[in-house]
Amino acid sequence: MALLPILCYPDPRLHTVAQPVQLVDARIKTLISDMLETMYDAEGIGLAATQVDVHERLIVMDLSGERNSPLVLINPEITWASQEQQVNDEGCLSVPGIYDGVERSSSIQLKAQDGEGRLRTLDAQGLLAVCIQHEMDHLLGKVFVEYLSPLKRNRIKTKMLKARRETVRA
Ligand code: K1U
Ligand code: ZN
Repeated sequence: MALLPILCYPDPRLHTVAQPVQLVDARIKTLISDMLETMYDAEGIGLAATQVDVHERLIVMDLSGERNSPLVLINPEITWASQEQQVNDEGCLSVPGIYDGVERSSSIQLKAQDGEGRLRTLDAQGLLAVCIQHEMDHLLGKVFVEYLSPLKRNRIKTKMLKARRETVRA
């Protein structure tokens, strides 16, 4: 198992569109283990492959308090999304320290392969639905700050670049 470096906004690689996983083989299984270890270490509830600079359609999540219920979604596709929308505060391991409200469908249905490559269907509401939509955006090269106003987004970009400069200097 290995900890993978997480790309930080505004890294242009976060805007790469991920390609379908062709085969759930040993390479993908190692990537899943490494992404789960990275997500747990960073204390996140989700992580998309895009965030670790792998541009394949793979997401890991764990919303359990005990951190012992990993969920793996490979090649996820939303098959239904509710008209009803809800605003929830979101965070992102690629935009550390920033939380803001984003409007998304309250409920979704999706199909995806699990960590063994088996096709599954899933109904999601609440934080699970929010997290899945957030992670699927990463696979399309979209970061949640892109839902915010240009003013807020530019402030966040400036803050992140300043933090990066200070880390490089230290
Ligand atoms: O970077 C990521 O994509 C992971 C992200 C997932 C997420 C959290 C909350 C709403 C949408 C997507 C995080 O794990 S952020 C850190 C976190 O643990 C958290 C933040 C807010 C609420 C609950 C957890
Ligand atoms: Zn994120």
